[in-house]
Amino acid sequence: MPVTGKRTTLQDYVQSEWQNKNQNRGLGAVILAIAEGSRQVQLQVQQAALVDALGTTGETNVQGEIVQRLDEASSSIFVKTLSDSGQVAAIGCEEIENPVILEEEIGGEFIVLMDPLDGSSNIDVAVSIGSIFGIWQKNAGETVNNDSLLKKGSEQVAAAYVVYGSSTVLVLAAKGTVCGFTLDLESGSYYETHSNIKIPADCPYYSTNEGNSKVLDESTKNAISMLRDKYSQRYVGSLVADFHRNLLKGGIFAYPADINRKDGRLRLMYEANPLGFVAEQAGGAASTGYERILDIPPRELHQRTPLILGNKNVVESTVSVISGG
Ligand code: FDP
Repeated sequence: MPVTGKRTTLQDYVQSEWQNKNQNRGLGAVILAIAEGSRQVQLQVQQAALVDALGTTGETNVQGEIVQRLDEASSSIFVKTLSDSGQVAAIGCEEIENPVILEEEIGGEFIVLMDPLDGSSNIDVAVSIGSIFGIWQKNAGETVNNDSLLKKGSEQVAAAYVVYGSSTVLVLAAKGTVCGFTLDLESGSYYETHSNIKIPADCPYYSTNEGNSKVLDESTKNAISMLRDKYSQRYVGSLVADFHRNLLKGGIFAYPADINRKDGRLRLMYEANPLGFVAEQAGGAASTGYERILDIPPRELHQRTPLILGNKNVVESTVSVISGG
């Protein structure tokens, strides 16, 4: 079916936002590299069962988790498209232990941290999954090394994610704006379908793994119980898909610390920072339960964090119960 109406393509959007302006000029190329990578990943996700690409590689990643074959394929695809953009100095990836430093060969300006395929446990069962990206600009005159990737979330210049769901949607956030683009499978182009996204003030949903209730401390248990009393539960189990629904419909996602995982489960640099940035640009908030996610000075690339994310008022009231405030 042909695309209806006069819609802006991602290419045109990026061109008018960044390509012709000196500041962040190369950012457009980074975004288009993410878009091209996601187009290729989307094809692999769709075809996986037919081309024998499901299942595990038999290896565990740096997080100690089993690597899915599509995790590995997605990671290679995005490393290639980002490298080819000529604008990326370094890439940090959830699936790769050490950063890929490209600066010497390419001389790019941007640092990209990514979860190339989020929601691994949903890959083999045709449930929505996605890719997540945080984008930083290197400091003026900086020679990029491994430590250059350890920047605070508040320093991101942009963040993006893609959901491979009933349609493929790319959401892009830069200072003060969040827009969504839907992939047209026929042309392979993304078209703007959601402009100026703001998290609705109403919060119909909460998303959390209720199975973890038994390992929460008392105050966190109370916070989850408050959410349970007020809202309907929706939990896909792919952070990116849960977040996308909550961003468009209103809601809060909570993966708090528990008595076995004091540092939480999700990754600060690949998941919490980028989605925290998107949430804040859309009028929402992101917290560990004790502090703003984007203020955390990172200690290491693969660090974990508790995450309370979504509607600002509800994040604040949840945090106040967790922290006993
Ligand atoms: P997954 O391990 O399947 O990749 O990134 C981690 C993540 O999924 C998130 O996408 C998801 O929200 C969360 O873990 C699910 O964790 P639980 O299975 O513990 O609920």
